[in-house]
Amino acid sequence: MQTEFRAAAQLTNGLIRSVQRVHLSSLTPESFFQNYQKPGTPVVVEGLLDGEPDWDLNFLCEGLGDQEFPVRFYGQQRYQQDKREWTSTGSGVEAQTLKFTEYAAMVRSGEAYEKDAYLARCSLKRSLTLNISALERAEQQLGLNMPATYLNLWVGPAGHTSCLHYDPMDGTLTQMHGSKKVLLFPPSQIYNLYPFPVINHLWHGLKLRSVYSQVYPERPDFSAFPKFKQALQHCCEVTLHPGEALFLPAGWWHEVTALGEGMVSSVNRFWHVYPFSRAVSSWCKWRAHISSVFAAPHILWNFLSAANSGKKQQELSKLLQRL
Ligand SMILES: O=C(O)CCC(=O)C(=O)O
Repeated sequence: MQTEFRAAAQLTNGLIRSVQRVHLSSLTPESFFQNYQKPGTPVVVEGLLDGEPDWDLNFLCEGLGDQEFPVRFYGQQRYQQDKREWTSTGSGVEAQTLKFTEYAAMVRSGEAYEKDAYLARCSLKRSLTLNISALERAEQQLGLNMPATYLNLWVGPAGHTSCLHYDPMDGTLTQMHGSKKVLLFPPSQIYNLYPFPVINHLWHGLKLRSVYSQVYPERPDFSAFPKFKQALQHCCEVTLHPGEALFLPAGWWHEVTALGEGMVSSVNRFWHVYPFSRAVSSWCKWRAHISSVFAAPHILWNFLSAANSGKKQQELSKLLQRL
């Protein structure tokens, strides 16, 4: 698969670029702002977790124990399908609420891999037992001070792929255990990446979001998606190791794959886009907002159904997680 992707990139004279790397100690809020945040340029920041514990399964079980999280069941066959046949993606995929220890047992037994079960974007707000001070110190050193969310945990089996998509907010993705490969494309490539149409939100609500691409970047179907050849010329690839954070500006497309064997964990946070001029001039961001307006009747309906269901609390928290 990898070879096919590289061959395709070479065919289009695309050199798969890498992303700049800098050590946290050499950055100040001013230099981070001028070089990366203001222009909206991705960067890997190294050296965030020196001397910090490894967030492996044992460590997370001790910290999170029986706390419950929604786990998304993607299923292995999903990635064999033409994405145009999908009826759900990302947070729209069916989730089950599990205790962290139950999910950890699934990862250890290989069941999480077989079912491609992923604990994705779960807020750590209630997880006071996990020490996040090193992450917060790093955020301060980068001058990031307009959080749009709390820190979120991502845990999954090696091999899991979060499909190609963009976020309408800036993000920092910090690797805590194991490694992840990230493929990146700039916002300018939006229509060479064939996003799901915005109008889909009228029929599917937030289940099939327009921020996702219909292309599998590592095995593209050029007859269906010919303009993807142009996007390949702008592709960047990064491998994130523990203690490294990727700054992902709003609108940058990313596909994230957990590497190696066993389990992989990361923490991310979304940030309001700053400076505001970058937010206002981002078509990707506007497009995501328009999509939310189209999804509004579904969201309202889902809230009413959740509020009237027998498992009100659980259904409402699942819905909030999806939003
Ligand atoms: O780590 C992942 O699987 C996906 C992370 C992601 O999409 C993000 O940080 O925006």
